[in-house]
Amino acid sequence: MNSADLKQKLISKAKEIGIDKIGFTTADPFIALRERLKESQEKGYASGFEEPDIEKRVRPELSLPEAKSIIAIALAYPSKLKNPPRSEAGAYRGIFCRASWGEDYHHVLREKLTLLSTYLQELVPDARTQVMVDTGALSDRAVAERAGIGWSGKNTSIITKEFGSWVYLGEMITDVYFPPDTPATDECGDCTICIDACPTGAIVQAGQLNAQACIAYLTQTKDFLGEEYRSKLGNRLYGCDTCQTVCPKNRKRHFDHHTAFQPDPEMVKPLLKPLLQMSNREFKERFGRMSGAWRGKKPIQRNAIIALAHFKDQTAIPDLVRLLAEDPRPVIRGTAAWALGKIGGKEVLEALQKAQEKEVNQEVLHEIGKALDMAQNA
Ligand code: B12
Ligand code: SF4
Ligand code: SF4
Repeated sequence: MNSADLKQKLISKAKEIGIDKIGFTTADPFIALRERLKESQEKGYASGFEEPDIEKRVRPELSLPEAKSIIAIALAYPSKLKNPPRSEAGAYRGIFCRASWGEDYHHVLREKLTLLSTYLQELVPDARTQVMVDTGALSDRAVAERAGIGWSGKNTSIITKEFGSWVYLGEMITDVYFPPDTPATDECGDCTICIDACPTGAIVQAGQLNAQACIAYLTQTKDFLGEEYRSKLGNRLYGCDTCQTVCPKNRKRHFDHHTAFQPDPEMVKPLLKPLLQMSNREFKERFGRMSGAWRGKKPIQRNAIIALAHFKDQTAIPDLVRLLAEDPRPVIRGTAAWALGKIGGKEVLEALQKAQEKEVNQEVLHEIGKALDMAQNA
């Protein structure tokens, strides 16, 4: 079978197994990306979640010897929550970003890519493949961009014509040759809406992100959150969608045909106070299947405390006082102190003073000191 016919067969198979978009590119090195990654590391913009070896990131043959092509795929996920539960006084809610709605996308995309790989091996029995979704060495966006899935937006997301940027990406490297597709045309034009809307100024210039300042990254850290960022978090528990929700290319883009990605409103917009009480087992049972659970319970609980401070929820005071007095984790005690300082009141002052006498951790004591100042000056 010639390479054009083989490509057509894979395109048809992809459709049949529910892949929304497929594109083909060569396995040539990603030269421009090499410079971008170097600059990102040098300037301290990298998140630390990506593969640290730049050569592995830009040279596909280091992942699969004699690699000839990369097949990129995209799956659309929903952007709207039907029947969203409302935040009400005393029953405030947090929010998980859309990329965490439904079942963990890593499994869903990997499964589809494995089906595609098996099919390719039926057609070309000695074909070798390597499947990647998010955690692989390559930049999924750079692959998708070159394979014509979409253009690289100023918010750094890959934007498809059909589904906007609400797509997950993945790829399969193979030693089989396929005729490559052409990259999509950049349609951002003069627009700068995402850059202007970013709450922390993390998009330092069109297409370049300082991940260390990006709320999506900050919600996933496990330590104390820098004070300058706490008020910017709002009620976000995991991830941030602002630079995508404001994007005009995402207008009227909502696709919920993948049942796996359909959100359970109570899971993606959960009540905040019950999150504070959750055992590890309860957390795993309830949130374990969503991608936003990968960093465990602590960052979600820390962010829930910050969200309660954002709402100045008086009814959360007893829970926060208990955390301050009893939680074994300094980050949780210190963040609870800060939240109490934000909420303020006589009861809070007394609790903070009592905690100050007992606390031994220096970082927590520092947070209590600041919280006392806030509560006294409120
Ligand atoms: C580390 C990481 C993060 C970090 C850093 C993100 C970033 N922008 O670099 C953090 C934790 C902040 C993050 C957040 C998010 N992420 Co993320 N993340 C990754 C990961 C693992 C690596 C990305 C990476 O290498 N970044 C370093 C930069 C330099 O590389 P890059 O972004 O791949 O490079 C592209 C562009 O940024 C651009 N570029 C880079 N530098 C420059 C400089 C200039 C001047 C220009 C013009 C362009 C440019 O060129 C490249 C090709 O398009 C990928 C999976 C993977 N293996 O690739 C997922 C991935 C990028 N994330 C994804 C998603 C969904 C998100 C979030 C939307 C989740 C959320 N709602 O919170 C946010 C979006 C935040 C944002 N504005 O990017 C998807 C993106 C899907 C899409 N449509 O683009 C990916 C591909 C996962 C997947 N397989 O689906 N993520
Ligand atoms: S995800 Fe949020 S914080 Fe990060 S660049 Fe987009 S708007 Fe800014
Ligand atoms: S908001 Fe405007 S500049 Fe930003 S990604 Fe969308 S179209 Fe491009």
